[in-house]
Amino acid sequence: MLKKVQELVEKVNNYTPESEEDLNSFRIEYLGKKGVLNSLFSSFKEVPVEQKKGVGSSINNLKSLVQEKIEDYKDSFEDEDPVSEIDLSKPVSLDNLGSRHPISLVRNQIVGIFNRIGYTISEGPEIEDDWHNFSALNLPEEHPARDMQDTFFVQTNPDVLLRTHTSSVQVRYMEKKTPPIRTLSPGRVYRNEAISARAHCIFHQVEGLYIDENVSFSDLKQTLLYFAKEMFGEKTKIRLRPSYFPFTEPSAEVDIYLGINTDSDYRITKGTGWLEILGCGMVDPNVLKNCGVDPEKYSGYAFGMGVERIAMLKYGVKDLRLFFENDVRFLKQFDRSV
Ligand code: 2NL
Repeated sequence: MLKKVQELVEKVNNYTPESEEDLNSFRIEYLGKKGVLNSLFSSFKEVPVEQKKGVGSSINNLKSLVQEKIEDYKDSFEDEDPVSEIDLSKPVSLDNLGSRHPISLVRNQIVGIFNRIGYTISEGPEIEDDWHNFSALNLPEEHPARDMQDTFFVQTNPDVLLRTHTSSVQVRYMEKKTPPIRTLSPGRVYRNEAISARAHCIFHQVEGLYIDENVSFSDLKQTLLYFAKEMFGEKTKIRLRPSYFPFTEPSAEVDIYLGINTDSDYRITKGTGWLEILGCGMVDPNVLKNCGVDPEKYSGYAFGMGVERIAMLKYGVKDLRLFFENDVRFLKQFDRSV
């Protein structure tokens, strides 16, 4: 009996299936109800007691060998040539192509406009310290902007916070570089505000900074006029209204003229025809000093704008929350080519 099993082991070892049918008949031959293994097991009771151990384990061996053979070959006959069933020359379907997020589109456009007049991009951490987000920018300790209600602190450490503007990036930039400085800082910022159609706790800013000898307010005005014309069209008019920021002196807010010819323009400009798009000013000498720039030698201007605000204006989006929900029905309406 042992000899017979050994012969079968050799036979199985030498066997290579030629096709799926071949492998299937091999399986039936060995593992079927009336197959080789069942018949070996049924003659096992006639084996003398002293040989039972050896014979038993050799039959089990044979069974595992058969099972392994089937396992090894069973996948090799499936879908013999799957590639031949695919039409590799078929054009790609454009139906489910992704699109750029409107905030990215507007940010890229703003960045492009300033790139063309020599600004380069600077980036920095979203988790900031008190110095770069507040102190260096002339925001004294009692300033309301530092209030717990506006700033997200990381854990309970008052020196670790989520930046509330990208000015922090420009503070770092001034600390590292020497003028002339022409830089643009786009990025995500955080404020602890109730979420509504007009406000969100996360939004996007682009800030610009220009520092050199003899930079004046008229340089700022011309740059902003260039920006407004590029962004909103050649005929765009701007006006500057006096304003206040702790980090600039003098400071101004910039409006563009939309007119009141349509209901929508009347509504968003509250009947004035003018709409605010950004804030700006001459960098406060104190801020320059804090950042290691000599205010006796250099002067500079800075400006900042909210990307969501400009995107809402450009695309007629009435609710800011749409930018953060990532509903594909909203997103797929925007340009897919840029
Ligand atoms: C706004 C107004 C502004 C700045 C940002 C700035 C940066 C440095 C120094 C001085 Cl490092 N100023 N940035 C200046 C004026 C206005 O943003 O309404 N942003 C959404």
